[in-house]
Amino acid sequence: MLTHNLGYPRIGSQRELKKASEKYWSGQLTLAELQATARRIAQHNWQLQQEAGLDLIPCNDFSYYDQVLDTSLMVGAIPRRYTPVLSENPQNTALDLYFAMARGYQRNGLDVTAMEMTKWFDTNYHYLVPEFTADQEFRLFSEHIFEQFIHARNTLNTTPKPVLLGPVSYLLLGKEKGEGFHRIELLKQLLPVYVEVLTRLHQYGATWVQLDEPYLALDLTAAEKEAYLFAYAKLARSCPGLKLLVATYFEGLRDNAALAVSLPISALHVDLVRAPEQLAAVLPLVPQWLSLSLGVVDGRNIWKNDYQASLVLIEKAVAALGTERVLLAPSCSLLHSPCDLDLETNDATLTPEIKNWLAFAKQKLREVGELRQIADHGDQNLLHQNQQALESRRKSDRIHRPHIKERTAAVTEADARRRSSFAVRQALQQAQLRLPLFPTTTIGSFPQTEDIRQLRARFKKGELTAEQYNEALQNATVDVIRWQEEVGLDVLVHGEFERNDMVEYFGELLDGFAFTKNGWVQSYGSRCVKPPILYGDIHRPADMTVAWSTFAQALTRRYVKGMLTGPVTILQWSFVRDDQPRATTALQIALAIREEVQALEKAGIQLIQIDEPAIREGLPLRHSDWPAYLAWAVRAFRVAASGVRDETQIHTHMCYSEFNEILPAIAELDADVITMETSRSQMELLAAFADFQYPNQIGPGVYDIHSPRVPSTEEMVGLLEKAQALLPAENLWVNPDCGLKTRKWPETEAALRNMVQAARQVRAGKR
Ligand code: THG
Ligand code: ZN
Repeated sequence: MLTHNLGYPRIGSQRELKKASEKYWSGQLTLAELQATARRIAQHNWQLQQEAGLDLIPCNDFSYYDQVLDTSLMVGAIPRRYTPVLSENPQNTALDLYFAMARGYQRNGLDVTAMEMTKWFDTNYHYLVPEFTADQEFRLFSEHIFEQFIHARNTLNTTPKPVLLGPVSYLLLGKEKGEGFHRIELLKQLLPVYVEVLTRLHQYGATWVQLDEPYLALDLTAAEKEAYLFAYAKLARSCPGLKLLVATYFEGLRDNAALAVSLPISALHVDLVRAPEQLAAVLPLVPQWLSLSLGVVDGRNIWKNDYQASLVLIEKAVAALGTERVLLAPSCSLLHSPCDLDLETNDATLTPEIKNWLAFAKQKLREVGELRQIADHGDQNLLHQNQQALESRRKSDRIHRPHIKERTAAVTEADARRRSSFAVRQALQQAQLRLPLFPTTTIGSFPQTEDIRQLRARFKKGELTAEQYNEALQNATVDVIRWQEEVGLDVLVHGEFERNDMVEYFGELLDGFAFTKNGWVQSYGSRCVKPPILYGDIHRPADMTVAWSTFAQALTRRYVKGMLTGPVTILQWSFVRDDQPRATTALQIALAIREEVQALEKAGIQLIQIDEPAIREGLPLRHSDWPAYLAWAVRAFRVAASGVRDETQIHTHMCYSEFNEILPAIAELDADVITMETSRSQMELLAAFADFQYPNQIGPGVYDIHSPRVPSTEEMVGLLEKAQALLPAENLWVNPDCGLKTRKWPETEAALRNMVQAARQVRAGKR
């Protein structure tokens, strides 16, 4: 039985890559220094995996920014707008071109936008979307994969296993630019580059090559299924000496099982954490030439593996195929796991008891090794130790709080419904709030300046007392309230200077969450998140946001909006327990948020926003699973939002504009006001809401906060006029399309002044 790994985190256990890249971008580090850091991280990862005793160690899983972008460079899919980057400055290297594609390029009069970024399946990782044209040509452009292979080969005493994104998934992850073709039709042109890459890897001594094909576990059209057969027939024929391992993950093969096992490859990897039931379905189909790689260790979560449960699967596979044809691995790349539990040495944030329930990337590799050890040699000691850790978790009274389980079980349909219909609420709210037509507001956060970040860092280091920290945050809040009054916004926010990441912030204030000091996971490029660990029944021990909201409200006669994160987003962006359904966990969070909503109302806050930026990304990867998810996700939001009087106005915010498919679910949230991103195609989105006859109020973002560009008043007036042609004027709000946390003050000030001006003009036109 061979053990292997699909990919290892590349940010470095101390986020070395993040720090080095950001310094390189700001000119504080040379290319050679950045490359040296990259080499050190890759080498360290290989050695660590060798020490863990893995047979096949991945290479080319390292990336300076994103593995999909790496693939675009490998096959030369470089949109034309980037061509001038290399000629603009003769010193620019291929890596500068790569970063220009990732981040845009603004220098010496050249202004090229970055490639679009989107979610990697149902993870919180974002990739750069390949762009394809009808006349798309491919050629081997980047040598990165060969350099990686040779470096790994020289570091290790075994032959490394190069990892590539498979050709079909690569095409499907991209987007057509222009009409009249489907990207899958480009397969014929693309495959020769893959053949060339595989042939050269073979020449350098590769034996196994891993091709990631996550789409093989998703809903496929007939043409896409055909593409799989065509692609792998060609690759197998052209590179007969190589063993190809096709990796699927994040879903079960389901109806694609027969197709997957029929590919002329040496091994197929299946995710038995997400879909353990697929093993029984796949095993009888496996032909003699095929080995099966069992993804038994969870690459998406931080819990210790249940060896007993994994062994059941392993034994079943071995009984059917023999040990020679079974491989053991994590379920997917460990990119989605934090690096190393051993670095968590602070008992205050992660107690020894809880640590004993967890495994991060490094520990997961050991688990793969131990599972083989037990399966091959029946090591009872290892098994016993594992069972004890799991038993301690199952029985811990830190996890199980009977009164919360009872409260969750007792949630009624009435708890998930506002007292009156939207029409009734709208009239009551208008009578009470007396807001003008086209009320102006923002989404919640204001620029987190270097000063604010410094403040938090110094407080965490103990250089500032709680009083000093608090006072400085209060001063920032006072300033932002005064500034909003002066600009003339109608509904103000307190600015959220006290918050780090919104999910981390609420996690820290709720019981049932634990924190890491260093459990970073890459979100995109150099940006990372530190998901809290949701391990137990959720309880709100005290008010979380009331003090800041009431502090801000006391400063002004205008309304200050309360700011909360919704249950689905907290769930989605945390490492969540695997010992109960996600729906149950979401409902527990919802009850805690509901209490906070009620506390805000009681403290006199009359508008309360419950953000759900992640509700859409939580959608299951298979369409047939959508209705069940949407039902519990919507219910969780409604439970959080429905404990207030009719006069209290509930807002929500969502960050993506591809809503069309889930509009009915969004309407069912029954938020009084929804604000959302529309920058990419405002008209399309509004038309969809209008067609649907969306009943409640809407704040379609009138400008894109993702760039420093300041929109003009006329531009925003134009958008508002289009909006009121489609939707009733009394239902429209005026706001930017997302929070302003990542923007700088100068452009924020200018843009919001123009926005307020635009609202006034449109209002005047109505009189
Ligand atoms: N929070 C969480 N997940 C998210 C987002 C979020 N996923 C989607 C989207 N927003 C991802 N966007 C970002 C944007 C910025 C950062 C991370 C994800 C970021 N991170 C800091 C960094 O890497 O320097 C870490 C800052 C810190 O917490 O100290 O800037 O908003 N959970
Ligand atoms: Zn947003």
